[in-house]
Amino acid sequence: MTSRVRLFIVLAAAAIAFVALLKLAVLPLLGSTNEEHYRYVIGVSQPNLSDPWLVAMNEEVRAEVRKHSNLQVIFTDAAQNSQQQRADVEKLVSYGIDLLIISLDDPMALTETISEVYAKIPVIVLGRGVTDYDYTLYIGTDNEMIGRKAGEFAAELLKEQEREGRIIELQGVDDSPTVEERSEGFESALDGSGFETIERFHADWQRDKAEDLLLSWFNRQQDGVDLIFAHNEAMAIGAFQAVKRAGLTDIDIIGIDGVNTTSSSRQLVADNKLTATFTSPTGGKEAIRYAIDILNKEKGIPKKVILRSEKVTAESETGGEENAMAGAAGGEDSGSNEGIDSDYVPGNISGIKDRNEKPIVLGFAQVGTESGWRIAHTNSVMSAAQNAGIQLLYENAEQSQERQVEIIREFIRKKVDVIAFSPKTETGWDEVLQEAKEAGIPVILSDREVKAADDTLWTSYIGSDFRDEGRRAASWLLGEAEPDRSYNIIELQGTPDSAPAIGRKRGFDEGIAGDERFRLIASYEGDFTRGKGKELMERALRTYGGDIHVVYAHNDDMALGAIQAIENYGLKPGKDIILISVDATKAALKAISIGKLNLAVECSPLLGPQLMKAVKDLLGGQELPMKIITSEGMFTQSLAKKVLASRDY
Ligand code: GYE
Repeated sequence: MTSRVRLFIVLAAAAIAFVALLKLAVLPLLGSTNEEHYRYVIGVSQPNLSDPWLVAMNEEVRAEVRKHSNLQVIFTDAAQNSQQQRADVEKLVSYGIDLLIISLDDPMALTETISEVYAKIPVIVLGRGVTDYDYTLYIGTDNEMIGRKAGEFAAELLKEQEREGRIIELQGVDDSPTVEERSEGFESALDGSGFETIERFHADWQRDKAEDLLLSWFNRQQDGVDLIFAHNEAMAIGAFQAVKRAGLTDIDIIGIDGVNTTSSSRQLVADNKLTATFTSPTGGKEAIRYAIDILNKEKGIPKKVILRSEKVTAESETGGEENAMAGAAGGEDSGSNEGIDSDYVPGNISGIKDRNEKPIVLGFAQVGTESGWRIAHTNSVMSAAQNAGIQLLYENAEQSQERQVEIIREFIRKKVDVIAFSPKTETGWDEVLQEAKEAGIPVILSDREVKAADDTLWTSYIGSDFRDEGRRAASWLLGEAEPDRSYNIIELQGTPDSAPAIGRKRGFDEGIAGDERFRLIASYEGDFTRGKGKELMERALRTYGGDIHVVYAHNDDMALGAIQAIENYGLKPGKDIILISVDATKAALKAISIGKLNLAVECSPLLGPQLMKAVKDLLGGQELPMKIITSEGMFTQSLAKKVLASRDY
């Protein structure tokens, strides 16, 4: 074929594609010149549509959009090419879309593009997260939890079958937070089991790639494999095909996604061809609901919404009817988010009493009065309950976990409608949460998470992502530090075993890891109080004196205590020693504005309104997201000075 002919064919194909896209994208827009017809146009950028989970996501989006006559949606498919996805996004923006919804194969490749779009219009990231904070809302699942659940299931299965436990892991695109977290969770569950992952492949979320990689591995290896763990539906099906083509048997395959269509892994599980899958709700329905709130400039839009995952096995599928009904009715077995459509009229949802319009009674067990943040949190819950017309039974445990358990038991005896609490520590709640569940009283976690053996013991968590806060603190420090200097860091931790202390430490450690400039020379256990912060800083100064360059305090009150100790020692806080804290209360912003504190990562205590909305939604029959993560800022001197006067806590 001559080059001229080839050129003609290419040009002709490009022209056809452009006209098709134009028709697809622009004609509806022309129709939207009639203002009241399409008030908003939403662009949906998909990395590909060969992945059944992404196809299901689009279906969910379409179904939700159909409920709103003033919404127009435009879909693009990048056919597994990140460069094409960047081009699709740019094209959608050029059409004047009002909001972008995007799902990613390769977050690293799209992070910059998303930041650029986020500067112009709202962006909702679905499913596979991006690596920074430049987006409006992320909707996905708790990937580390899903990985851990898959690992626990795998370890139990291999132990029961007395297998050697040689595991292959099929991962998505390298460097993706979703891949790292699913893998971390899976490996953490295998710890101590004696089973090991003998091979990891990046099959980039693709079915064919998974099949090819496994087939060539089977051809090379003599000794077998007992179990394959695939990070998504498409790769699990690829693994199934590879095992079949290699003529192998006795290999368990576990997947993630659990898309509920005929040719999906869920069907293969029902047919006993896959051993299990863990649902990863696509978030398509929630994305449209939040998009409408965002476009209507509603307040309190969260930063992340984490949807609940459930295990799917042949047994759960064969018991499918009642389970599916339970799922639909939000029953205790559901866990999934295939829950209730907004127009669904719920039956008797387990755990939610029939209400005959009595005022809602909410029992709230507060952890203490340790900090300025805590006082603001208590005030927010109290005022929001009053504004919502909810009867609040409030008790304060004053930093005693035993007392908090007693208070929850009192609420159970009083048969309150909902219990909410801010757990002092991550562990030690299983028994009392089981008692609440048996009493049919749902529990909402406000501010801090718990680690329970069964995560359906609590209904929803409303608060911050503490690991993110630690990462953001570290990221700011790396950007501020001089390139060729070394820095000794002192860390003042929050209450031991509390979710904020664990998360902020982990995120900060991850953030400075690998940067030779930083050395954590001491990390002290604190308790979020100013007095303890002062005491620990005095100890650090006695030991390290002028060799301290940075103090990372897990909250403002300990940072303010440290400032006192540093001044008493004769050094200038904020100048001789860089100080970083978390919370961003008014007292901290004041210290920042006069240069004694360098950064406060915000952690919002104003959780009351979201808690009351969740209580009402729940009692109104709605399925709540597993986690609602608040949106938060970062404060350095210029911003602190700007907002100080109007800061209400
Ligand atoms: O950072 C601290 C409070 O649980 C996030 O507890 C909260 C933490 C907050 O004492 O000031």
